[in-house]
Amino acid sequence: MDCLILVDLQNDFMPGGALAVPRGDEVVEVANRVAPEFDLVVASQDWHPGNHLSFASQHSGRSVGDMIQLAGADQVLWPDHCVQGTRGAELHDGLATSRIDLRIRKGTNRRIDSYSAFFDNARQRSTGLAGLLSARDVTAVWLVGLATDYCVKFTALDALEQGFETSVVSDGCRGIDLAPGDVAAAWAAMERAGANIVSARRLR
Ligand code: VGL
Ligand code: ZN
Repeated sequence: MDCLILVDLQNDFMPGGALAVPRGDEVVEVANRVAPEFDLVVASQDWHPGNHLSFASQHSGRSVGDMIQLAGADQVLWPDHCVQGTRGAELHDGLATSRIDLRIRKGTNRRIDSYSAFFDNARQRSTGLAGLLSARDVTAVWLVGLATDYCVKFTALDALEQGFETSVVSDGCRGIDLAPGDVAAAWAAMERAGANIVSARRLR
């Protein structure tokens, strides 16, 4: 079985959102186009409490983009985003949600961030996604979503480590590039780890 994982296609990551990914809205159409080709479609959602410690607003004297230590790991500080129950945390209105079989919500623990849809950044907790995919006989996962250099990258690396054949749809992802070159480095890291980098065209 092949599973499509739609990574964080939420309003706050779209142009105009709190943590906008440049041209992030362009991948919604790609997601809708490829979803019908899959046996199973999973959508992850960044789903933070309002006082999440990845928010710069929670640290006096710190600004967005600063690096701190959180749960023993490097943590970039972000603007408040994807707060549980807010409009910014909802999936983009243009996404064909009737195709989505399952939603995985992550980043719910105030003290630990969770870029990957499989594990939090400290690897203290699993979201249960790997077990769920295995239980449904999924052997290959395909990734579309945001952001290439954060949640897509970490989800791809964890998928590979969990033994899934992993393909990342190059034209179905957009990145942040907080430091210029981050997105290119993310593609290289995914490829080096064994991911197939494919174009959406390959899926029809
Ligand atoms: C993400 C930064 C903070 C992402 C989530 O979805 O890539 N990036 N939280
Ligand atoms: Zn987040």
